[in-house]
Amino acid sequence: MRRNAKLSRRETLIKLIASGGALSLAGCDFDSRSPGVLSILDSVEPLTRTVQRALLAPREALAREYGPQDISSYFKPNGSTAPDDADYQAAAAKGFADWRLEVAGLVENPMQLSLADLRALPARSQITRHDCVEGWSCIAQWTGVPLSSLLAKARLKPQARYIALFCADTLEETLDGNGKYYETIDLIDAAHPQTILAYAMNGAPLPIEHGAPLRLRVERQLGYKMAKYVMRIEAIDSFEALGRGSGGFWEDRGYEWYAGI
Ligand SMILES: Nc1nc2c(c(=O)[nH]1)N[C@H]1C(S)=C(S)[C@@H](COP(=O)(O)O)O[C@H]1N2
Ligand SMILES: [Mo]
Repeated sequence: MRRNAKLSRRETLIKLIASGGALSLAGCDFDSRSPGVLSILDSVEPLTRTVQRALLAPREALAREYGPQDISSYFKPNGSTAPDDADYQAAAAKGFADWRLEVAGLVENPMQLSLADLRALPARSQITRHDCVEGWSCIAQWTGVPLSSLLAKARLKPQARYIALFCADTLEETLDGNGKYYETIDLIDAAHPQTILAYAMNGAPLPIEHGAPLRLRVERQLGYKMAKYVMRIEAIDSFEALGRGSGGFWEDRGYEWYAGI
């Protein structure tokens, strides 16, 4: 899927170039599979991305939504599925009754919200397909609070550029460190109508393996962006100081920060 997306971006750029764009590919047959074109296009890949985002697949576009009959009978849990962090386990043992989502950082109105507070806010439900970078997909219904409405209540300061989500699990301990899972998204995705903090899956409270009590759904991107076990969100102006500086747990290990699908 990623490969096709890349090819189609290339083909798109080729069409733009063919229709009189700035780059000269004189003597070229505009076959995207010809090595000459590929090497030129590799060097302008950031441009193709920008062009595609700006003109052809506006990031505000909705991800496809499915019907109830499409919901996967089994949804593969992935990454952390049972955080062993002591605070998390204590919260889970109480059914997250004392858990609070902290909304902090570059906001005028920092907040602490219980699950009941979140459930009392206007909700959105959506049946979407989750695509993991590993190559599998599953469909489920997610219900939660649009991130945009929380941010409207928190009132972003003008310097805010990204939303960081801090999680309870130390997946790093299984790999190469001891930091907690985290993610960042920009304000375009934060404002997207399908970007929600989900507390329910297929009509039931979010199971622990899928991120209880709260997980992000950011439907135009790959699964690793969809932080589970979210404890705190912060409005920030840069993610350089977080983790290893690339904007997320998997990004710090080489995956793309913008994992568009
Ligand atoms: N906190 C946290 N969030 C996470 C992960 C994780 O290990 N920890 N794994 C990510 C990856 S790679 C995927 S594919 C999805 C998996 O979500 P699921 O367990 O509901 O399938 O969660 C993402 N969010
Ligand atoms: Mo994933």
